[in-house]
Amino acid sequence: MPRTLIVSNRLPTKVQRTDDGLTFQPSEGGLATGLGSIYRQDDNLWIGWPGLFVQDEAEENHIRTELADDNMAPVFLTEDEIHNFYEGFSNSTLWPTFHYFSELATYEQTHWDAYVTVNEKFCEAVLAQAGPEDTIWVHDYQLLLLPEMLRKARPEASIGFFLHIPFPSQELIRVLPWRTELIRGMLGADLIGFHTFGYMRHFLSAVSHLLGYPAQNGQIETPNRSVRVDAFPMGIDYGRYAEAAASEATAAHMAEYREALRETRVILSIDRLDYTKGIAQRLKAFDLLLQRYPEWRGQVSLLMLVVPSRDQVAQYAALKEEIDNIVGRINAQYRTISWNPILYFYRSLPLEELTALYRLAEVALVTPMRDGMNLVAKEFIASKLDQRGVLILSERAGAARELSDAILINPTDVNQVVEAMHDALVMPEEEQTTRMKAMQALVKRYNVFSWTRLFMNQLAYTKMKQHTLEAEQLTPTVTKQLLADFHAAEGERLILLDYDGTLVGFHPNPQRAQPGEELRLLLRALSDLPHTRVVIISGRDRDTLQNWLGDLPLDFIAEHGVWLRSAGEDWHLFQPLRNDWKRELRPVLELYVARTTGSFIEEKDYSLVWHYRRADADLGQERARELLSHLSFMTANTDLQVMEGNKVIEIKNAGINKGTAAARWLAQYQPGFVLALGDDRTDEDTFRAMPEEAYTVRVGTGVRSLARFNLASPIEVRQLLRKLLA
Ligand code: GDG
Repeated sequence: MPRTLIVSNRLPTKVQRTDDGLTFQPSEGGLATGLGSIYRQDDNLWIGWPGLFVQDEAEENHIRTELADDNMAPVFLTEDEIHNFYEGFSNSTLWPTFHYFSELATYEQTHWDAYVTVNEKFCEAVLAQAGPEDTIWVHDYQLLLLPEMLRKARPEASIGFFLHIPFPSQELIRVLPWRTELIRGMLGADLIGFHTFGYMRHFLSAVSHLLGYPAQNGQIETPNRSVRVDAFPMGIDYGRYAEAAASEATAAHMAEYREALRETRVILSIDRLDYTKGIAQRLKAFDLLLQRYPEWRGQVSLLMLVVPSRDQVAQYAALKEEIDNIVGRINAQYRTISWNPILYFYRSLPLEELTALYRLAEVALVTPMRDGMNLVAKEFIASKLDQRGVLILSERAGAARELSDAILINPTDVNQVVEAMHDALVMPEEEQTTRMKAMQALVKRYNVFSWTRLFMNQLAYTKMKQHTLEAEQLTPTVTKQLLADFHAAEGERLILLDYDGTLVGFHPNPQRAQPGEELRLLLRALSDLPHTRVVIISGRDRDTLQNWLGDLPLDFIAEHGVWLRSAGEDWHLFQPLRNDWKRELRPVLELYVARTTGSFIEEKDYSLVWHYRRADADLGQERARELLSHLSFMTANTDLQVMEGNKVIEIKNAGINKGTAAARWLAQYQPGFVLALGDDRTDEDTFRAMPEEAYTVRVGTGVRSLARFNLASPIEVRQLLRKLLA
């Protein structure tokens, strides 16, 4: 039975060495509970680091066996690896960059090398476990390279990837020396999930800027696969928090805290120690609240729980010191014998104490500078059994996209935070309940289980769609049949070859894509075969084709069917055509060239083309859409056609295309064998015109095509053509 393998840096169990030997404890956290429902089922498995450095093989085996009983498989990492891969590249390069703290990022080659090595280690561990039918779900920024590594080893595997932190603007990503490797790494997945639509948009823009791959409706077309990208806001295990909040243990803790605090009202703040969480800024805002509204002194305390985290990374140690200092200063300034302005805890608490705090607090202050989602905000909501309480939430947390009934603030606007705290403290109960009810309904519905389900269903659907869209690969068996048919064919044998993207790869400057000697020799040899006509069928102008290949005994269809030439004869027009329209439309294209740096016009005898391959990717796309609607307006009710190609927009006479031209060759030669190869939308016209038994081949995979078969790139095309010579 197919299994699901979950892969993350840490396992949901923490192994620790104590005086009594090794202990195995479940680690808390949203991911562990959310995916708990999956990995414990059937033979499913969770693969990750167990959290300690093993001493010897015996210890390794012991841990492996213990974890196997609970559907887990460990990846053992050395101290050096944790230092360079985890504290280094993951937490000192990726984490700050992805949270818009580029100034804190370091760029160390040794850290990167370890990141690659550890991702490879994870890859081996997954491959050792994964069967061909299994689904692999990779998590988070520590494993960005893993999807591509897995894809190389298992081209057919179902691979999902989810990023738990923000994906920043491509401006930030560009700063990373290893930016393309990282993006390519992620693109190994079939489905890539983010918390918000905004992160997804940033990712698409990075892919388009750095790799030039186009995307439509969340579908990225890489040269050989299509990858789906979508937003899946992560939820919490709502029932677990609501039940814990209602438990006797929680009630007992609450009563104890209430007694100690007497009448003091509580504003709650809970975070891992991290500079992205805006803890110092939050303290400054609380200080200002006490200055601006002295009536709250003695009445309100900020209960601040900071959970120790990453203290091996220098910035975190410095942050801890900064927080300690600010808390000390504020408390020293305002404290009275019976009141503490800030109740500060630097440790982790058991779940029932946490939910007691959630229930006790009237206000939750969640003000990160950046946060992928922020689960604390959702847990506070789930724990509010009496439906009272106010959430103050940073607009830069992913959760703000869903929780619009919170008081949303900009965390750097300290005045706004102060006013939000004041407003929250005086908010009428009725309004609190209205807002809380709405948020509870949402958090309850989109919980961690629905999140998991949505992601897994989408992954299965993506995989299924890939299969239905893809033409059949030109496998060795099909190739064998093709060659047999080629040799056995009676009468003429016709080979129709598109040029750019089929025989040669794309070049930023189209005039630089001339054929090399190897390609010319190959085409000559093919056309020298008996009863074989080789037709170059291209959108290019006839002069270029003539200059590059005109001396060879080939047939030509140029300008998408406007100009035709049989070997040894002269060029002639498909039919008499007008080109006086160019005078009117050229100025329109010139306007777009002026407004789009890098774009240019190509003028052919009977068509005009606007190229934007060299323009900024986003701007090019934007202008292309504008130009398309501009031109459709200008060419309405004429015999002109506006056509969109690969980073080009072309205006030409309607009714003439590669297909109508190719049909003439079919009619004239009545071939006993046809092979047609092409890579873009204009070649679909050729495929449509071909007889059913023709071998039609689309170059580039994962796109919908009328062709029967599919090859990955011009390299494979040439390999196939060489086989015809054998
Ligand atoms: C990353 C992203 C994204 C905290 N203190 C205690 C405790 N916690 C638990 C909370 C919550 C979790 O830790 C923290 O989750 P967050 O979402 O707030 O933040 P990150 O750890 O930075 O998580 C984040 C998340 O991944 C999921 O995708 O939301 O944006 O940065 O569950 O309850 N739990 C216990 N005691 C504590 O003292 N038991």
